[in-house]
Amino acid sequence: MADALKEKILRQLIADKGREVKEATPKDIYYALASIVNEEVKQQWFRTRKYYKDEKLKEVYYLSMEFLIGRLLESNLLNYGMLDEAKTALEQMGFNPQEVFAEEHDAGLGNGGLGRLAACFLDSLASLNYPGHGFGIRYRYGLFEQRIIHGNQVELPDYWLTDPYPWESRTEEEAVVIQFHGDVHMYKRNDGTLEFEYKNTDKVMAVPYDIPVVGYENGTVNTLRLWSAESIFSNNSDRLEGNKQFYRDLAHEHSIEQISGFLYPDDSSYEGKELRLKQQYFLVSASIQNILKHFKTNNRMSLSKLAEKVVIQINDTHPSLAIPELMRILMDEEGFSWENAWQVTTKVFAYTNHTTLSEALETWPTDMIKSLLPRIFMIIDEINNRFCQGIWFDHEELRDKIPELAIIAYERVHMARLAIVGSFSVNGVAKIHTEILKKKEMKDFYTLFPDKFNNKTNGITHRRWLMQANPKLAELITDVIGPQWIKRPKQLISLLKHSSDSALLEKFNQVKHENKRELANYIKQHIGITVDERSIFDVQIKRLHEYKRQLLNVFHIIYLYNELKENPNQDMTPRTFIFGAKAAPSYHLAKEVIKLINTVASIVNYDPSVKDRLKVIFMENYNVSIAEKIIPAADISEQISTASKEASGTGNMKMMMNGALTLGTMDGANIEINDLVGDRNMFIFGLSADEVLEYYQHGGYHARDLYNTDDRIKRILDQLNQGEFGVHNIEFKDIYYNILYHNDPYFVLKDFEPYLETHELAERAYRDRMTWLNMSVTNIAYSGKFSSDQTIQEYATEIWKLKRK
Ligand code: 26V
Repeated sequence: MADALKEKILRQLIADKGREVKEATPKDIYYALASIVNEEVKQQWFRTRKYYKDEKLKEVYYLSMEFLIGRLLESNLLNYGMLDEAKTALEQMGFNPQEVFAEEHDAGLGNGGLGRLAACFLDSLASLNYPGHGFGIRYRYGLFEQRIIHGNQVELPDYWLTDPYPWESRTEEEAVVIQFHGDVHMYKRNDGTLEFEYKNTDKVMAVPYDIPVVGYENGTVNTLRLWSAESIFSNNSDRLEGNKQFYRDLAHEHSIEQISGFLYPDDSSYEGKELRLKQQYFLVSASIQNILKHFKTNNRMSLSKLAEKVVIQINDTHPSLAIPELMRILMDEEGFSWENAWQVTTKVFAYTNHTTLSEALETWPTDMIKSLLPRIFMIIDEINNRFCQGIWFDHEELRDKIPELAIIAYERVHMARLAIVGSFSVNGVAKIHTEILKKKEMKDFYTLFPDKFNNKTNGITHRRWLMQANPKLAELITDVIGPQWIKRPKQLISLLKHSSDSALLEKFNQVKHENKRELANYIKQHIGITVDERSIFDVQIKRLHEYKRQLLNVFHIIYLYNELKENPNQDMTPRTFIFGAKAAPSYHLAKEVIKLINTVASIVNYDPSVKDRLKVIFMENYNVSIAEKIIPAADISEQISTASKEASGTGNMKMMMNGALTLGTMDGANIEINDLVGDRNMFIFGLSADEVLEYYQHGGYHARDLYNTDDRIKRILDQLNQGEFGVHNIEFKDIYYNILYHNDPYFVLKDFEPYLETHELAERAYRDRMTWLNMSVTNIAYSGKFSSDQTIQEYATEIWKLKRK
């Protein structure tokens, strides 16, 4: 097998580069292998499309401003069923497979959990033979590249398309025109109905680039279609250089191309930037036009039956303009009445909410929508009027609440409200999150539409996050329970039978150890710090946000350091604290925390009195590929958000699946992990969501009291304030003030003591190797429930009503 592949690679090399193996670089090999995979995949891609068309299957479209797909060569090889063969072939040719895979630029077209979830969902849709595709934007710049300079985050542009991207194909024939601005003219037809015409609009071309989404060994290949913004005049050969018009066009072209220019890097607070609104409408209009065209060519059915063949999932509110866009096309282009168009529209859309943080909820100034999208504004206005009238007449008890329910209120358009009103399904992403939506955040909407609300707990693809990222563990699992878990991840539960077999546990230990060694080597190579692979690898990897409380983690590290300084001969299991986190460029406090982590690292890592018992590692430029290296090596998974704030979390699931034990609060999906493995197999601490919400509502928490009464806390805060952890005295004062003068809004001090105690428990548990390994294997055994296959199965049967291929 590997021989045949080697032969193919050789031929491809000669065809592409005119080179033989001994002259080839890893990059040459990467391209050769990618071409071979592409060739194979194309056949299946065509057949899948044809099947969906011939069988007239209902299809789901996942609309998302983010798809954090990472690298594709290795996962495509895995799903296509040729990864082992490819690795062998590469090795025999004298190449390190990981080095070849690393030639691919990690596609960072997303911020964090929300974008990675979209990518996992596509993998599961294809792997379960479901007709489902993604629609997104082909940003020329992905999420910024992070450099750490003197401890500070510095952002560099991520121009990920410098080298040709082998997985995409430009499909120009399916380009569509998107219109912005302009005037709307209204005419009365003879039958009394209205006709709308748009004049003087700015037109932009949306050109699709298609990426195949390869299912796991099943012959299904779906599509991720990413739209790129181009000028309609791009190909206009009449333009002559030196001509004034040419330069005007050029400037115009430049502003058009900005629409798909970059991914907004802020996933923590909402900012009403017009370019972002343009991006959203661009995605939505292109996708809806495309979906309708596809429906018409595949089905000879009236558009009034659209919902029989099409369902559209809106990933957070970002694509919710799809609702008025579909209304617009049905009415203005297809001649539907309002009532008929609304009937169709509200059967097609389903909306997923990913956050209850009020600062992240989108609202747009009415004036901005009115001027950028005049017709869309008219439609939103009408949806709003009808909705509010409905409340007024049919729900007297909610009349007072109209300002809080209205889609347009106080000169702003509330996107979540639009999405709820226009969709037949509204889901949260973990049980507790959905409950908070129903009981608090969206309480009145729940009263109005109880049947729309449902939960779909997030998941992760075990193919990328276990089989690909941790092949040694995957192999061991297969040795123990056979390969059925690969197609049915819930069968991982069979591991339970073996979780007390000490000889076997020793093998799990061995695998974890090897993974830790690999990560330690990587750290040595890239950061230059030696970490003890026998130390506890304590990992917190996620976007930097106050509510995720990386600060609590750092305070614990400072506490341990202070203890060691005081009592240098203290017996302590060596620990390596590993962080990976990007902060939004404008998020000052988050950047201060990054600086603090790096400052603490620079002190702790080089202090001889610590005697290597503590190491702090900040992994620069955390992204999907770096996650793949860290997760298999984690012992402890830090999931320590302020309870009620983390909608679900998905890193918690990835680390659980790789045998790490969760140390966390009862928040998001941690609660569902706890439902399965129990308190015995994870480390839970801190305020509950109810307690947090109670404090927010009725007060009663005084951070300063803790500062005054707990010497450990006082010491740490004073160290920050007095410049002990910085070159200049001003550093970290903002963190100090935020805690003491803004009353510690995320309860870092309140949860500090229970956090320390829980860490002590974890440290003791770690010393008892067999108990720890038993806990670890128990976690792996229960993690099948968090495969995104399970989640997608639930979406498909409960919301989308899809049939499999
Ligand atoms: C908001 C914004 C605001 C405008 C600028 C760009 C932007 C980009 C993303 C967001 C949404 C943030 C919401 C989010 O990422 N939620 C996360 O979703 C994960 C998947 O459901 C979930 O596991 C995390 O708990 C949740 O924080």
